[in-house]
Amino acid sequence: MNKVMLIGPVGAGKTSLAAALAKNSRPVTKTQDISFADGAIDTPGEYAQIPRFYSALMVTAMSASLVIMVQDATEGKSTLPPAFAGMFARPVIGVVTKVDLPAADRERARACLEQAGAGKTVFFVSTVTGEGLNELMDYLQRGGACHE
Ligand SMILES: Nc1nc2c(ncn2[C@@H]2O[C@H](COP(=O)(O)OP(=O)(O)OP(=O)(O)O)[C@@H](O)[C@H]2O)c(=O)[nH]1
Ligand SMILES: [Mg+2]
Repeated sequence: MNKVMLIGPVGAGKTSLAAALAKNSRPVTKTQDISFADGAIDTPGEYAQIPRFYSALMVTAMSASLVIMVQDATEGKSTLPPAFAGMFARPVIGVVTKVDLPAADRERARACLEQAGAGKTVFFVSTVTGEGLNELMDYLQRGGACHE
C-alpha cells in the first residue's frame, strides 16, 4: 500500500482518517507534531495553515508516496491557498471528510480541493459511518496515483 501523508487544516479529520484506515479505534486527539502513526504520516493542521511550516511538509512528503489533502465537507471556505498541492514532489489526491453531517456540501468541498490543486481524484468519506472508506482503501492498496 502507498505510504500516505495527510495534510489539511486543523480539525479536517486527518487523524481520524488515519485511524479509520488502520482500523484503529483508539480516541483521536489533537495532532501536535508530524507523526508516523497507523502506517501513515499525520501532520498538524497548523502546518498547512502557517506558511513558515510549509518547508517541513515539503521535506516530509519525500517519505511518502502519495499526499492526501483532506477537506471537511462542512467547511464553507477554502482554507488552503490556490495550487497548494504544487509544492509537493508527490502525487496529491483529495479526501472529503464528515460527509455524514447534515451541513456537508460535497461539491463545495470538491471545488475547494480542486482549487488547492488536488486534481480530479477525490474520495468522499465518513469515519463515523464508514462511508467511502473501502473505496479509498482499495485505491491505496492498488497503488493509487502511482500506477495511473
Ligand atoms: N461527524 C464526523 N466527525 C468527524 C469525522 N472525521 C473527524 N471528525 C471529528 O472532527 C474532529 C477533528 O478530527 P481530527 O481527526 O482530530 O482532525 P485533524 O485534521 O487531525 O486535526 P488536527 O490534528 O488539529 O490537525 C474530531 O472531533 C473528530 O471526531 C467524520 O467523518 N464525521
Ligand atoms: Mg490530527
